[in-house]
This record gives sequence, structure tokens and C-alpha cells, in this order.
Amino acid sequence: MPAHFTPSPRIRRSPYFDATVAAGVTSFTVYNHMYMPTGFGDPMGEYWRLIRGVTMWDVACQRQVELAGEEAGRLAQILCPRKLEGMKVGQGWYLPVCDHQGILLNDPILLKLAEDRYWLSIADGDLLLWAKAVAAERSLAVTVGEPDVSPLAVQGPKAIEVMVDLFGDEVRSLGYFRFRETKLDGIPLLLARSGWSKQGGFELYLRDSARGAELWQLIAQAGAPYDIGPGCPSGTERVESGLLSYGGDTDAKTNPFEVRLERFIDLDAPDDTIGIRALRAIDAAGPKRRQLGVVLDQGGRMGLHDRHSQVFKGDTPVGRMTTNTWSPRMERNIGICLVWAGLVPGDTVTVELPDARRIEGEMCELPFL
Ligand code: THG
Repeated sequence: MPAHFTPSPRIRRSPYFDATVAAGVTSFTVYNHMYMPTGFGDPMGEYWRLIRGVTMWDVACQRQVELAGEEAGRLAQILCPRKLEGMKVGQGWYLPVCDHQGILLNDPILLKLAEDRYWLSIADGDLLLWAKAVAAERSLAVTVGEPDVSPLAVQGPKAIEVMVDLFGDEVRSLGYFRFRETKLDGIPLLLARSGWSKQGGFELYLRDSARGAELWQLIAQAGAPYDIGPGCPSGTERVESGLLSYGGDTDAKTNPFEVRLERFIDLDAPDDTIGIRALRAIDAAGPKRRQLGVVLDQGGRMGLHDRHSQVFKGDTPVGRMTTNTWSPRMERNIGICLVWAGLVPGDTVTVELPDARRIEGEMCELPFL
């Protein structure tokens, strides 16, 4: 890009911003109106650290939408087409949020902090406005807001050792997607076993943005014996692992069935759940599109694209490749596609990249690894 972002208070800084600059951040994206680091100058080194070691990520842009008050649980159920009745305090549940047409609006993690307090840990999208409007229009006894909470992710197979050194052996008993409220040197945190990778790890939800630099430093120090390094959510690892990127892999018409989220939907959720009637109808009619992987016949490392690519079966357009990456573990270029539901693994396709280059490929199931 021959230009850079104009500074503006509309693009917010994370509490870890200065720490990431000191650690050598080389690129940012904008996510939930915030800067998010996307690289520290060594993409392969950062990737292998996630796969074999431990890495720390500024993911403060995973903002929390807090639902608090007597009817917080009721609002959560109205917003989420997954039955919440069995949910316990201390659990986080991954789930889709849809509009009244069943179109995906976000894919947050819902955290239950108390019977009357929930957080939606959101992907890129203005879910705060949506939740506020629904609460007000349905006259619910609930307040909706954005609390002072900024997640920091510690990911990779050695993340557990860093956490045990910091918090003690009890961390080992924390279940996948479970969390507990705790402190580190007096810094208020919520410690969760989760994160946007399949390499294992934790997320520390910092509850006091004045202490971001301090928390970053504590993790960097505790991680030093394990060669921790700064990183960011890995576009490569998440494609290999088949994790969804809302907004990256979706468009304005994507429903959750098309992007492999059906296991997070309960069609018998209450009738006043937003989108549930549409989701039942979509399920009954059968989805028109599906998400599949593609392995491309192209040696050498292909670059990233900021637009979707066209996918053809013969001469017929059948959908789009929404993202692609070089997979160091497969030593192939791979992509995630949103295509006509009639395509099956083993089908050969032609992908037309945004620069008009055409590359053959073979469809496969997700995840790749
Ligand atoms: N952590 C937190 N908030 C987040 C994300 C996160 N908000 C934005 C974004 N990431 C939400 N999206 C996802 C997508 C996938 C997963 C988590 C968040 C994920 N999925 C696993 C899978 O699909 O295999 C497991 C799902 C399950 O079994 O429950 O981990 O990363 N705080």
C-alpha cells in the first residue's frame, strides 16, 4: 500500500498498544474499530512458535458486549439461537448470532459470569448496537454496554506451562472453554482456556485497561524460559484448522448452516429467539451453499488476497474462495471456499484470483489438519 492510515480517535488503541510497538509490531488491521497487530516481521517464525512453542497476542479488539440485570439471561436467549438453559456460570459457549432472516451477524463466545451477567466476546461487527436495540424494543430489565475488558491470548502447546508458572497447578484442571475470575499481581482478570487456534492455550481477559503494559510484561517474563514471542491470530493456522473468520469467510447472505456452525444451533430454541423461524425454514429447505477446503495446484508461496476469488467447475461459476494461505505443514497452498452445496470433496475446480490468474484445485473437507 502506497499510503498509511490517517490517525483518528475513531480507531481505538488497545491497552497493549505501546507494548506491541516496543515488541516490534510491523502491521495492523482494524477490527471492532481498534488497531489489532497482524505481524511482527517474521511470519514463518511466528507460525512455528504457535505450532511448537508459545506466543502472545493482543486481541483486545475481541470486545465484550455485557448484558447485566434481571433479564440478562432472557436477552442472551433472544439473541442466540442455541438453547442456553443448561449453561453454567464459568462456561463459555461458541455460538452464532443471526438476524431475523437467519443471516449470520457474528460468531461470539458467550460467557456466563453470573445468573444476571453475560458477556458476548465478539468478532468484528457492531453487536453492541444490535443488543441495545433489542433490549430496548422488548422492554427488558437489562443494561447493555461495553465493559473495560481487553483479552490477551497465550497460545501454543507450551502455553499451559507459562500459565502454571503464573497461576499454579490448578490451571491444569481448567476445562476447554471454561473460565474463572482471578488476579495476577493484583491485576483483575478472567482466565479462560480458549483462543482462536487449535494449538491449545488461554485467554486473559484484563479488567483494567490502565494495567495493560504491566500484564504484557508479566506474560513476556514468565514466558521467556519457553521462548515466548509476540504474535497475532494466525491466518495460516486457522485455515489449516478450519476455524471460521466472520467477515472474512462470510458475506451479507451467509447463514450458519453454510459455514459449518449447525452444531451450535438448536432448532427447538424458544420461538422468540431472533432468526429461529428462518433457521428452521433454511434447515427444512436444505442449504444452498457449503464451506469446503481447496488444495491448489500451485507450488511456491501464494500471497494473501483482500478480496474473494471466483471458483469455477468447468465454465460454471460455483462460488468463491474466501481466503487462502501457504500451509507450512502441508507444503501446499490451501484455501477455504463458500460454494454451491452440490460440490463434494474430490471435485476439481478452477480458482480465478483477483489478479485474474487461474489455478486448478481439488475440493476437500475441512479442517485440513
Ligand atoms: N476468543 C474470544 N473472543 C473471540 C474469539 C476468540 N471473539 C471473536 C472470535 N474469536 C469469535 N470466533 C471464534 C471462532 C471459533 C472459535 C472461537 C471463536 C473456536 N472454535 C472451535 C472450533 O470451531 O473447532 C471450538 C468450538 C467449540 O467446540 O465450542 O475456538 O477466539 N474470547
